[in-house]
Amino acid sequence: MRNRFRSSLLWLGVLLSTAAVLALQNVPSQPSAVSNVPRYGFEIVHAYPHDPRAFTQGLEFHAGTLYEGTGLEGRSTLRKEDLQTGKVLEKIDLASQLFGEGITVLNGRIIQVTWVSHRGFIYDRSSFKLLQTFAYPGEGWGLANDGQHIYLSDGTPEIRCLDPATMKEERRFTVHARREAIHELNELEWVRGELFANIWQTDRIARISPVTGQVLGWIDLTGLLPPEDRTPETDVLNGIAYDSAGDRLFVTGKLWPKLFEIRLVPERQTRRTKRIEGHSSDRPHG
Ligand SMILES: [Ca+2]
Repeated sequence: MRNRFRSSLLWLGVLLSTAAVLALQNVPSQPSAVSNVPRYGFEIVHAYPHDPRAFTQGLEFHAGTLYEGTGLEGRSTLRKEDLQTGKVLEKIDLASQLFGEGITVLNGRIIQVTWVSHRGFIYDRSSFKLLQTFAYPGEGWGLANDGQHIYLSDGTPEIRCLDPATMKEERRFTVHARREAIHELNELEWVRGELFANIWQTDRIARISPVTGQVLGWIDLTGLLPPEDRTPETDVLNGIAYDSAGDRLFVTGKLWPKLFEIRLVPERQTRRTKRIEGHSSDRPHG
């Protein structure tokens, strides 16, 4: 009896070990791509008011002013806003059948794309007058620029580089982490030589090399908008703007009541700080 009991225990051990190995093999692919590049948490520097009716699809800070493009059919707009108060200074309503997406400010103009209409708009930055329209194939999601070229995301791992003079495609690259293509790239921002991209329906932002498409780092913004600021309508993180003159990074989300200036905290530094201070932070990191 005793030998049979030992034998049963041995078989149970073998079964549990096999199950553990199989479970490890079934880890979804995206987290493996996430876990092998530098990761960043965040610290909130300042919280500003944000219109909770704005379904944020494009966000950019230019010469002291915030510009925002919003989506949803019948509610899509282009706005000029005061950062401190969140007050809308100028606004254009898009035609009701259009779903507004990314915006970017370049050479005194504001460019805005739409989701599935293949139509883009170019406005004068100061007067908000429509200067011209343009057409492009596929979907329009996020927009950004590096001063020379415009970057367009469309929800796929591909980023298109457009010539701002013609709005025609010059080249494209695939965003990847450890050879794995990264999908659902949404709102974009040019930050000190890197392209930042919200990953749709997640709290993550990818830091991307605009040369190779490689993900250079992941920013985890889990917990940024506190539970007391959430309603059943509150949607996902979307919207990154960088103030290059003041080196300030702003983020918000669709229908969020707040827009945050954040500082990135490398994951390793966060852990070291926790150990030195001898207490744990209640703010989630990485
Ligand atoms: Ca942006």
